[in-house]
Formats: sequence, C-alpha cells, structure tokens
Amino acid sequence: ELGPSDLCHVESMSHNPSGAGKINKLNAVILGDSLASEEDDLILPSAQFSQSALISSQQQYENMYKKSVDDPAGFWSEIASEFYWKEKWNPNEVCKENLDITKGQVSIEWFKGASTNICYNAVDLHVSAGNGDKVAIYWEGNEPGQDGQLTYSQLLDSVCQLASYLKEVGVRKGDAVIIYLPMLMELPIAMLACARIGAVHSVVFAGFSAESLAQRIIDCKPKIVITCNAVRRGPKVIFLKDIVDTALTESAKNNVSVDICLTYENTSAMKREETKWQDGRDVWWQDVVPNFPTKCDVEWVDAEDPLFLLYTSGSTGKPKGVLHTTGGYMVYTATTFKYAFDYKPSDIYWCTADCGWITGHSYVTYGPLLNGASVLVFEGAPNYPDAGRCWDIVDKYKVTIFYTAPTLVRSLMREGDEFVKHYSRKSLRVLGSVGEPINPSAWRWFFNVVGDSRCPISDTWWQTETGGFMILPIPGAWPQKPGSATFPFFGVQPAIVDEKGKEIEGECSGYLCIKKSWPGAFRTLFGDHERYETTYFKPFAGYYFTGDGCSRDKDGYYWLTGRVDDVINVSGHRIGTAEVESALVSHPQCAEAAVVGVEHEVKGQGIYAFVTLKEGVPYSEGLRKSLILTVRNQIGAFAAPDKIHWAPGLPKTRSGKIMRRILRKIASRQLNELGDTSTLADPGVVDQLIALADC
Ligand code: 6R9
Repeated sequence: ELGPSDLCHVESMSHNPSGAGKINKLNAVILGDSLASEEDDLILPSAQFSQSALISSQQQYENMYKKSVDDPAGFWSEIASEFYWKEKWNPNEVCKENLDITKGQVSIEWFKGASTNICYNAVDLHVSAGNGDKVAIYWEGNEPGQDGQLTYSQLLDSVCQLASYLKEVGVRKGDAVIIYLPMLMELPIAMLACARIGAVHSVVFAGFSAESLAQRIIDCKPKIVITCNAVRRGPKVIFLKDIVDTALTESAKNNVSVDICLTYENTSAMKREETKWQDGRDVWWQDVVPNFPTKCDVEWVDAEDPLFLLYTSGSTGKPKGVLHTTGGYMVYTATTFKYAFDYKPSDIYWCTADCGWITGHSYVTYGPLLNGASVLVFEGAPNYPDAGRCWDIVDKYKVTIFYTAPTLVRSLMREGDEFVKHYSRKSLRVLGSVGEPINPSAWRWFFNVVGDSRCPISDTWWQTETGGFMILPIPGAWPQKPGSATFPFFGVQPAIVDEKGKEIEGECSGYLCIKKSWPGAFRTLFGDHERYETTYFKPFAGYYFTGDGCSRDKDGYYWLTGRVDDVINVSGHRIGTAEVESALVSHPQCAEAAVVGVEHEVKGQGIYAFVTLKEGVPYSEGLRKSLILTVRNQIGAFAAPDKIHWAPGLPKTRSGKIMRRILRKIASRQLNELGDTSTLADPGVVDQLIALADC
C-alpha cells in the first residue's frame, strides 16, 4: 500500500519545538516543588511519589525491562499466571512469531493452545474474590446531576443478562456483533457480553455517519446491531437509531441483512413513541434483556481466538479492520494500565476517550476492569455546560487518575485558568495524555494548572494496532521531559530506521519501527492478511512499521513527531486523507480533491482540502458548505474539512502523482519552502494555487 518513497520527510513533520538534540543544559524541577517553567527540561518524581509507586526507580524499570527483552516468554508467562486460564499454555510455545516478510507469512501468536475468557477475568473474578460490592462503573450523564453506578456484582448480572439474550437469539462464538452506542454503561456491558460468549464485537464510534457504519456492517456482516434511539451531547440531540436505519437500508442493498437491531431506550434524549421502528427487526433492549437470567456460562476460548475488530483509517479510502485476539491482549492491557498509571485499588479512574476508539477499548473497558478498578464513564461533552465540567466531575467522584487527549487540554487551556481553579482537584494523583504528540506548552499547563505541579503525566504513545501502551513515562520511575513519551514499555523494542530501512543508533531521527512482537499486538486485518503484511511489514523488512516519525535524544528519550503516511490526526482522531478525498469527489460538482493535514491550534492538525471543480462550475460559498456537508454525511462531523482551497489544478508529477509535499507547504503558507517545482507536469499551477489561497 505504501513504500518508504511515499513517506513524507521526517524532518518536515516535526512539530515538536523542543525536540531531540535541543537540550543543552538540563534544568530540573521536582514534582510538587514548584511550577515547571519554559526553562525546565526535566521534571523529577518526588521521593514521596516514588516511594509508594509500583515502580519506584529508574533502576527497577531497567531491571524489569532487561528481563522482558532477554526472556519475553518467561517475563510474560509470569505475569499471565496471575490471570485465570481454563487451560494453560505450553511453556515452550509462549510466543511464536514471524515479523520478517522475506521469510514467509507474517504471524504472531501468544499463549496459543491456552484457553480463557476476558470477561470472566474482568468481572467474575473480582466478584468471587469478595469485591462484588466495589463500584465497577460510575456513570455521569450529559446533564450535571444525572448519574448512576454499577458494582462488580451488578455489572456481572447485567453482562450475563445481555449475554444470555444474545445466545438465545443465536449469536455464537466467532459471530460479529456491531455496537453503535454512545458512552452509556450499556456500551462496556455490550462489549463484555460479547466477550463472554466468544462473539467478536466491533464498536463503531457513534459519531460516524450512516455511510461509514454501513461500510463496516457490509465488511463484517454482523447478526445483530446494538444501538440506542438517541443521545444528548452538550446541547444537541443526536438521533442514532435513524442513522442505523439508513445504514441497514444501505447494507441490505449490498446483500448484507441484519436480523436484529437491539435498541436501548435512552429516555433522557428521546421517548420510544417518537422512535421510528421496523417491526420484526427492531427490539427494545428494556423489553427483552432484563427478562433473561443473571447467570450465563462463560465460553472458554483459545488465547488466539478473536476478541474484537476495530476499524481504523489507513492510507487508502477503505478502513482497516484491526483484529485483536484474546489472551495476549488481556495480559497486555491489564499490565500496561497498572504500570502506566501506577494503579492502586483505591483509585478512581477516568479516561475521557469514547469506547468507539481503541483507547476506550483498552483503557475504559478492559485494562481497568481487569485490574478491578472503579472506572468513570462520561456521556457528555467536556465543555458543557461550561469549560469547568471536567473538574466538576473530578471533584464529584474524587477522581485520582485522569487520562485525556492533548486536544482537550488545549481547548480547555484557551478558556483560561479560572475554570480549573474554581475546583479543588486535590484527589488527582496521576495525569495521562494520548492520541497525538502533546506540545510542551500544553504539557506544562496540564502539569502546572490542572495537576498543581503534583501529578506526573503519563504521555502514552500507542496505536489501534498495538492494542496497548508502547512508549510512556512510568510515573515515579523516570524524570520527565515535557512533550516526550520517554521510554518503551516492558517487552517493547523500538527501532528508529532510515529511508533504507537501516536501524540507526543513538541520537537520531527517522521512522519508528518495532523489532519484536508484544502480547497486545494485532494479528491481522480482518479478511485481508495481505494488506496487513504490505502496510505494516513490507516498508521495512523485519520490522513492524508504525507510520510515525520519531527522534531519540542523547539521553535516550523518544519524541514522537507525527504520522509520516497519508493519515492525519485531528483532535486525536485518525483520518485517512484518501477517505476525505473520496467523500469530496463523490460530490457531483467536484472533479478532483487532495487533502493534507495542517497545524491547528486546538485540534493538533486540521483538514485542509484542495478542490478542483468540474468544468464551468463557479466557486461559491454555498458550494463550499455543500462540499463540507458531503464529508460530514459520508464520514462524520469530526472529519469535516477546516478549509476548502479552490484549485484550478493540482501539482502533479509527469506520471500524474499529486505532490503533497508542495500542497502541505501551501497549506501552511510556507511559500518560501516549496522546494523544487521543476519536476511538475505544469509548474504554473503552483502560482494559481497561491493566488487563490485566501479566496
Ligand atoms: C491510541 C491511539 C495512533 C496514532 C499514532 C500517533 C498518534 C497516539 C500519541 C501519538 C504522539 C502520543 N499518537 N498517541 N503521538 N504521542 N502519546 O491514539 O490510537 O487512533 O490508532 O492513533 O496517534 O501518530 O500513530 P490511534
């Protein structure tokens, strides 16, 4: 799908102002001591934090890391033994892998032959260990004051009822189930119910459009879709069931028919009488699920049986169905959660991610619940009714670990410190960041203002494909550098390679690859193992290629610098430029489109679209709006272009390839840095584009 020559230059993608090699003199501040200022490059853990931390020193980390790479099988077997397995793995075959495409088919297997169930480990075990009365899920609704909670015993009952229902209607081990739900407690319940019976869930983020949902339904052919009638998000009501109806009609046209649409009645957003209904297919959750028994036998599955499919964007228009299996993913998400946040049983943990993304899979549902944690699930929007909502929630539930995305940090930072300072936040102990590089100024604000200079920030670099954290600062162990994800997790062996795929040592910049497999790694792309191999293992033979650029400084710290392929990261959402382009060209008046990412103050990257119209069609404001609407309808609101740049022509090579490098420079108005344009088929288009930049 792409070779190294299609990648952007790593240097040009670096938007990290204090990146590698720039640290000459190290100024340090100790956690809790004073504010971290622009001059402070190192934030040291306080003795107090380290003493009670699970990993309390650099030395302890290094010892564990060494063991994990010298003897991965031994290291992970020891950890895996803390979980419940119906049958154990063969100690001589803990991991079987081939990442080298030149040596045959790429494959990864961990604990194959062992059997377990992730739902049993995440729920039943805590109940049988006497923790049934501990709160598993706190739920905070869109409106302040609207809330609920479930203890582990209650969660078990709810999961079993839904699992019993699913079995009754014929869902079997290996069947796909699509879940299109907002952040209600029913979302993790539905995931766990599928896992309990060995069904493969595929959660589709409830911000995706009907077309995107249909595309996923057509790809994985679920027996059943689980949704709700509507949801309130901030001041808006979103009619999810209408979107599902449209998607199901569309799928039927492609000969994929879904037998059942199980619909949760979300009364605070919409009454059932107002909901459009198709008799025979649509079923109200509340009418059936509560009638089923609160006991449901667990389906023991092989460690390598699929647990879920999650679609993510790649560099072509077709989303990739990332497939994760059971055993390795279970061990990996639980272990990374525990160490990344220095988890203690008394913690109240809040991750603001939606379960529609990988972060919600691994670190709202599975990782925390496997540890028996109390997890907060928030249905609403972080700035509703005002920009203080997050801190109001932190105080209300005495949240100790708060895990969010840089885009949210930046947007709240813009609203001023008062919204934060109005609340105590004294329960907070550890902060976390995910989704994109966190720029040092946002890092400092998060650290100084939100965390009162007291809480380490776990800046976790990882991907849908990796299943769990890969590079992160383990709190208590490492001095932190604002903006650096620091060091690899246990068992993770990063390699920075150059254009030719040669590993570079020491202080350097290049393409980030991983050398060996880790238990949480994805095993294939659903239905397309060849695309799995070409996308991830072909660009640099012998390595897993992440798609990210990265540098390593002289102290060995890793600095992620963003995607180097045709994927952009908007508010932490991964969007393929090709997906947006294909939506734009489906507009009847659009002849051609090229989309690039451009730096955006709040979103990290914004979507910048160059659009060529069909012959004779005039530019107009109405047309601009209608193009944007087309993208919203085809992908979802989060993928709407920030800018439409009218383009009489696009800069192309003589072989017809669009030169995105030039478009990126025009989009970011770096007009002096256009580079060599002489290889263009028509160099004149560049001037035309510049002339139209602000139209
Ligand atoms: C977990 C998640 C993955 C891409 C990844 C990278 C970017 C995520 C990051 C980060 C720098 C971090 N990314 N976390 N970049 N620092 N802490 O976001 O998965 O949606 O698959 O996106 O996000 O570019 O390649 P996913």
